[in-house]
Amino acid sequence: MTSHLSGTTPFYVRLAMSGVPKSGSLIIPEWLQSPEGRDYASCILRKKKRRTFGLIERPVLPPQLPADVASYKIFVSGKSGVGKTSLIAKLCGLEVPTVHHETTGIQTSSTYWPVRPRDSERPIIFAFHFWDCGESALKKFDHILPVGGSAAGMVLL
Ligand SMILES: Nc1nc2c(ncn2[C@@H]2O[C@H](COP(=O)(O)OP(=O)(O)OP(=O)(O)O)[C@@H](O)[C@H]2O)c(=O)[nH]1
Ligand SMILES: [Mg+2]
Repeated sequence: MTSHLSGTTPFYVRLAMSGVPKSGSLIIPEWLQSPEGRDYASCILRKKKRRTFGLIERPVLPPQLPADVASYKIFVSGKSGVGKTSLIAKLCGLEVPTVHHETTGIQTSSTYWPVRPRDSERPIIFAFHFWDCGESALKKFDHILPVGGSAAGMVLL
């Protein structure tokens, strides 16, 4: 761990700057089932299902539940019918389509995932903003890949 980073620097920033991570899980997988984890989970659930959030929405946390939010844009593109929309729906807790309807243009979906890192008391809420972009939209508009993929934390092709 580099010494110039203060204790208030978010966990994921310290992790990114600390070089090679230790082996094993960086988070406590069973934390969401603990009483503390359940309090955080309840902020992203409605009737035991994931709440849907628009691009500019986010879960509202009560003041007694502090957390850092780590936000990532994930641009997903590829041939028609390979399962992009289904993958995103599964990850966002939405209904997975059983028949193929081509996604027109770009469809965005957001999901939130509270985690407790092993080496930090402070939970992190990961915000994943998926940009689902099919092959036909990419072929039609040359600018989508450079613009849509810009500032993306991850590009899945
Ligand atoms: N068996 C199986 N079928 C899948 C899987 N993922 C998706 N499918 C099916 O494949 C078909 C196409 O899935 P979509 O997610 O709509 O594909 P897409 O890549 O979004 O397609 P476009 O929007 O046209 O670019 C649907 O009928 C899905 O039910 C999978 O992991 N296994
Ligand atoms: Mg699709």
